[in-house]
Amino acid sequence: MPLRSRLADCGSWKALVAHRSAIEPLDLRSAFAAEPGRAARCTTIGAGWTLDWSKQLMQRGTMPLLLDLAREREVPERFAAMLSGARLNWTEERSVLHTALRAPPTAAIEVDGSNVVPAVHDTLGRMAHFSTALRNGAWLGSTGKRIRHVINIGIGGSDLGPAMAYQALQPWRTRELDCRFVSNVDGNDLSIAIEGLDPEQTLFIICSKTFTTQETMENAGSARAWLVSRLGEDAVGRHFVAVSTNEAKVRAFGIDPGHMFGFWDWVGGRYSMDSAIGLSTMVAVGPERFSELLAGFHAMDEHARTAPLGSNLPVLLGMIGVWNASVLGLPTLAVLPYEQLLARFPAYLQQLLMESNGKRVDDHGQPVSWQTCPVVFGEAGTNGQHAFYQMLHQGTTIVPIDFICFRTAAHPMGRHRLLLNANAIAQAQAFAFGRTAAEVRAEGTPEPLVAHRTFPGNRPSSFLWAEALTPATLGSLIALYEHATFVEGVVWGINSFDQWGVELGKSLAVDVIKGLSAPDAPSTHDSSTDALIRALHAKAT
Ligand code: G6Q
Repeated sequence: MPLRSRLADCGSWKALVAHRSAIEPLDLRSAFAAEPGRAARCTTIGAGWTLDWSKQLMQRGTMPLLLDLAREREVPERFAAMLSGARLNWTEERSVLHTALRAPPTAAIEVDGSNVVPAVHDTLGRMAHFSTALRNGAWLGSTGKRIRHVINIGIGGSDLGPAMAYQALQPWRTRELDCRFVSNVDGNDLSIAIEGLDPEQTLFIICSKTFTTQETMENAGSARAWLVSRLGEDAVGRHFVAVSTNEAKVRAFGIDPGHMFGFWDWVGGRYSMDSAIGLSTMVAVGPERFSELLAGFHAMDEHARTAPLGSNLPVLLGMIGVWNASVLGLPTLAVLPYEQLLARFPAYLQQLLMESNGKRVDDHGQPVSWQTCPVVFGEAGTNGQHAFYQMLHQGTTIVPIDFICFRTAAHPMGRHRLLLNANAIAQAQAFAFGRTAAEVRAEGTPEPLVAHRTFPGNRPSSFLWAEALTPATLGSLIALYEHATFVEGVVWGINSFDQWGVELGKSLAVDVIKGLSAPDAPSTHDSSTDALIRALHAKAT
C-alpha cells in the first residue's frame, strides 16, 4: 500500500479544525432543544447493534465533515485492502486477516497466492473434535479420569480475549468442567489457579503464538513440573495441549503436534480470540455456540464492508473517536458495560485500542501533531457509579464514554435488568445535560452548596445496545471495536497492527534478571536501577 499523506495536510482535516472553533462552545441542551429529531438522526443500526451517538459534542454538520475525512483518508479502500490480504502491517511485513478467521468455508482469501480459508476451517474442525471429546468425557486424563478443570496459560492477546469471553458466555458454558486463566508471571496466579485441583482431572492449554513468551513459558514449565511430580512424565501428553504457530517449540515442550492447534502470522495477538486461541472458549460453550460467536463477528465484518459510510457503525464509532481525541483533544475514553458478564470487556478493549493505536509516529516515521489513542478504562455498571463516576460528572477532565447495554438478560432475576438499564440511561442523561446552578437553587439548596451540587453536563457519550448478550452479539461487538480501531488508525496514518512499544522493557529485563540473580556482579545500570536490584534481591531471597 502506498504511504498516506499526512493527516495535517488534508483539506477535510483543516475543515474539521475550523468547524470546531466555529461551533464552540457546544451545549447539548441547546442542541437537543433546537433539533427535536436529533436522537433519530444520530441513531444507527447494524449487525444486531444500535448506536445512539446523539450525545456526542457535535453539531448537525460535524459528522458529514468527519465522513469527508474518512473518505479523504481512504477508509473504505484500506478496509477492502485489509480484507483481501494486503500487507497493511508493513513494519512487520504481514497481512492483517483476522476477518478470515470468521469467513464462511465458501470464501476465498489469498495470502501469497494461496487460499487461507480451508486451513481456518480445518483447524476449527480439529478444535471442535477435541472440545467435544473433552466435554463429553471421551478425552480422559492419564489415569482414566475425566477432565474437570481446564487451565489456559497465556498472556496479552493469548489471555485477555479468552478470559473475557469465558466470563461473557457463562450462561452457555458446560457445567461439566470449569476454565481458569493464568497469565501473570507472578507465581500467585498459577498457584491460586491450581490450588486444590486434582492433577488427574486437570488439562492445561498452553496458548502462545510464539511459544517463547517469558511469562507463559515460565508458567507452563511450573504447571508441567506440578503435574509431573504427581503423575509422572508420561502423563504430559494427556494433560497438555498447545495453541501456537511454533511447532518445533511445542514438540520440545513435550506436546504431541497432533495436540497442537495452529494459527498464522497474519493474526495479531490482540485480534486472535476467534482463532485457535479461543480453544478454551469452544471447550466451555461447545462448537455450536462458538460458530455463533464467529457468525456474529462475520455479520459485523459484512456490515463494515457493505454499509455506506454514514450508516456504518465501525466508521461512525471510529470517527467519533477521532473527533474526541484529535479534534477536541480529550485524552481518555471510559467503556462502561451495563452487563456484569462483560466485566472483563474494558480490560480486553484496553489492549485492542491502546496496543493498536497507542503510537506517536505516522507511516512516514514522523511524530504526529494530533492526539492518537486515548487512555481507555472502564468498569461494569453500576459498580463504577459508586467508585469513579464522581470524577466523570464533576472532575476537571472531560471523559468521553461508551455505554454498552442489553435490553434483556439471560438470568431470571426479576427487576434487576430494569434497574440496571435505568441506571445506564439516567447516567447518560446526567452526563449530557447536567444540572444548572439555577435548577439546584430551585430545589431549595443552601447557597454555599449550590456550586458543589451543580453538574456542568456536556460530557459526551455514545450509547450502544443490543437485544441480548449472546455468542453472536458478543462477536459482533468485538468486531465493531476491531474495525473502529482500524478506522482510527487509518485516519491517524499509523500502523495499528505492530506493537514495538512492548519490546524495550522486555529486552532490559534480560539484564535485570541477571542482576537480581547475581546482585554483586559489576553493573553498568543507572544508580536507581542498581539500588532497586540490590534492594529487591534482598527481599526476593
Ligand atoms: C498482541 C500482542 C501480545 C501477545 C502476547 C503473547 O497483539 O502481540 O499481547 O499476544 O505478547 O504473545 P504469545 O502469544 O506469542 O505468547
